[in-house]
Amino acid sequence: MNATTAPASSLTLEGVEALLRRPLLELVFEAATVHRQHHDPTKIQCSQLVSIKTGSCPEDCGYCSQSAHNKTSIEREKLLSVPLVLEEARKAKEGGADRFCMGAAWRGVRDGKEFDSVLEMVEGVKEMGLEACVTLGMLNGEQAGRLKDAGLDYYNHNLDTGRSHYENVVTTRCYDDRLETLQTVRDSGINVCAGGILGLGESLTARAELLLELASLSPQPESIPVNRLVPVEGTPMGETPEITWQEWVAFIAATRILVPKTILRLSAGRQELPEAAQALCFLAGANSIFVGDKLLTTPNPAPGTDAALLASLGLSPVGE
Ligand code: SAM
Ligand code: DTB
Ligand code: SF4
Repeated sequence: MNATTAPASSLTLEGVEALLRRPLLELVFEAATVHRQHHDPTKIQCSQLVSIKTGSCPEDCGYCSQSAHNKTSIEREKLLSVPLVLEEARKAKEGGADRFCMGAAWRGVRDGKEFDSVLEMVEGVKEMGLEACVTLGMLNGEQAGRLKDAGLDYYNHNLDTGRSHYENVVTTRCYDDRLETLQTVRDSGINVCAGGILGLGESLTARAELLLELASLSPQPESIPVNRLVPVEGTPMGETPEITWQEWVAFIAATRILVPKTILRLSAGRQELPEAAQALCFLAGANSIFVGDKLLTTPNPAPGTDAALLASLGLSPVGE
């Protein structure tokens, strides 16, 4: 994969903050220029998600519908069966996705029957000719090695926000736990997918810290998902004021400038983002989306709506 190191001159907190504060269209123009040097600007990578194990998570992430600490209305489920997940993958491929991402509401991986099933899911997804990604929480080197041997392409593990804001969002684990897991993934040879969430009540400084952490990983992540908080009733973050679309576009553009080669995904929260703002994000270097009408537990734009949006902008899925 194409991983790189960011231009060292921009890699100070003040530098990243200054980037986020630049006049928006100047920032978008520079990001679009960088994007075109490294990517085909007409192509969008399309991932599809499935929640393979939903709810009852022991972690206390303040934004999440699946935390056992939050009183939300989601239906809990045990780990889905291998055939059921592979049927979902088949449908995703038929719908035009090129990567299938499986998420489990676990604090981390535990060896045993359930992990063996996840390995089978990864093998099955690869046999279909799709890229495979999982997000299973923390894991050790041996488990990462088994995922790699099963053919896993990407492991998703997000830093979520800046270090200074982290303990306002999650208390059951710390920032360094996340960084350690990312290092384990990196050491195993699996591509790193690491991003965050905007709209957790973070300051501009905390947002810059997140971007600085991501851009300073060496090598840089091959995939960066940027989520916009989907407010869920019953979570501590359910009433957090929305960020503006301008803040969202600025973060996307700054990420493209500092991490030129990554696949940059407009992840959760697209449903509420005006299409014109999404278009500006694609111009500023976003080149990936989640497709399918559901993320893990919350809604995503309908496939027809997304297909029409991409076509109207002259963009097409990489799988086509
Ligand atoms: N349990 C694993 C973990 O936390 O690493 C994997 C699943 S977790 C649901 C995957 C990611 O989804 C989180 O790291 C977070 O960034 C994102 N996420 C969860 N709930 C969200 C929400 N309500 N809005 C936006 N992003 C969310
Ligand atoms: C990521 O950064 N976003 C995805 C994926 N990685 C696993 C998850 C988004 C979840 C949105 C809330 C939900 O649907 O529960
Ligand atoms: Fe659990 Fe992941 Fe949700 Fe946190 S984000 S509560 S770890 S499922």
